[in-house]
Amino acid sequence: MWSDLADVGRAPAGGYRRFVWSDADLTLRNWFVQQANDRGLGVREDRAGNLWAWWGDPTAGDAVVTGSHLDSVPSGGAFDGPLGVVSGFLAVDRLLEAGTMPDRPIAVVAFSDEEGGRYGIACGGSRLLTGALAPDRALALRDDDGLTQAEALRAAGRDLASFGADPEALGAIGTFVELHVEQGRGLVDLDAPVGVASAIRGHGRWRFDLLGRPDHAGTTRLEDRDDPMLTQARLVLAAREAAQRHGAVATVGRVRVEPNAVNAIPSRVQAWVDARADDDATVRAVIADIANAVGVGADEESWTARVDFEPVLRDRLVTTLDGVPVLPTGAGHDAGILASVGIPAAMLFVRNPTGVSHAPDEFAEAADCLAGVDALTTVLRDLAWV
Ligand code: HGY
Ligand code: MN
Ligand code: MN
Repeated sequence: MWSDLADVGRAPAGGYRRFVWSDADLTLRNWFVQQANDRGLGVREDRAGNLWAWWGDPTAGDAVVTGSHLDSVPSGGAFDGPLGVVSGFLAVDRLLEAGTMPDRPIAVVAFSDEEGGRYGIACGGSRLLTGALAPDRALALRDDDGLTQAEALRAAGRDLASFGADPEALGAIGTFVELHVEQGRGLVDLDAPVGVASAIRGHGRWRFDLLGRPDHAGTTRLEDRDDPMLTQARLVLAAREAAQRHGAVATVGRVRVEPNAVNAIPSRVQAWVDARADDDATVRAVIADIANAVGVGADEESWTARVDFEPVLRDRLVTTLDGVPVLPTGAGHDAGILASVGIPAAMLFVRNPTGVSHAPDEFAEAADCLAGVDALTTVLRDLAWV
């Protein structure tokens, strides 16, 4: 299965660029459908663009659902997302081999647009599904080429009129378990191949629009300039200092400069800040401090409040897996979006020897990936056979 995926959406700068509704994404969606067909699972795409492979009746309700996402950040790693989908199918293989029907239906899901790499909103597919993201807003979002999501959906042959929340698909989920490569070194330090998630830290994305006066880089005296790039420099340092002060993290990973000419003072710089902390108020305080330091308000593009995974389900996983460690994460996940609307959700993490993620060097050893499949199989068996 990994070799099927290895060449899809390779990025020129290394790693993968698998943006929603791109050719790479459509290839991955076809691969998902093929995997489902090979196993005799019924395929559905919900109104939010998420793909489901069903073992059992999708309308029965109280299903045990596993899966993750197939899209990536720009120059992302191979594991963030696909490991959860591949492991879901492999766990289903093992359960199918056992030869008995589960008491609860089982599904593997590939959530659409988890990274928000193209349109800027993380967990787009699960937010649309739950109604947390309005379809009108989602359809109007533009990518870097100026194409709206509506145009991309039309090109991909999707129905714009039905795009949005899908209470029926959402209502089918009884329990959701997402397996994911760990995006830190927690399991390395704990010397364990697999762990269970306790919480997702509060996090969000903010855009600062810094305006100046465009002019000639050679003829404009320094004292006559209104250069937004100076504000941008202050913003980057303010973000770092605010994060340090509050015990949070903050990152300026994306900027857009207009007109982006070497010999012109910019008219506008847009800077995106990603900020995260253990509690939501701290994240808000970091953003307020940055806004204060530069004298410009922030536009919130997405926000995910801290999620503490349901403790009874979490403990059930830990017990079923003979006491694997429990650890929090600073990364966002569709499991968090589902948890935030009251769906019992849990996560399994697979050890990442370097801790690197959202970068080409992201890695997991094959033996640890197989330990993840074992763990997921055990969990699905425990949940779906009563
Ligand atoms: O954590 C993130 O940035 C994304 O939701 N994976
Ligand atoms: Mn990610
Ligand atoms: Mn992910």
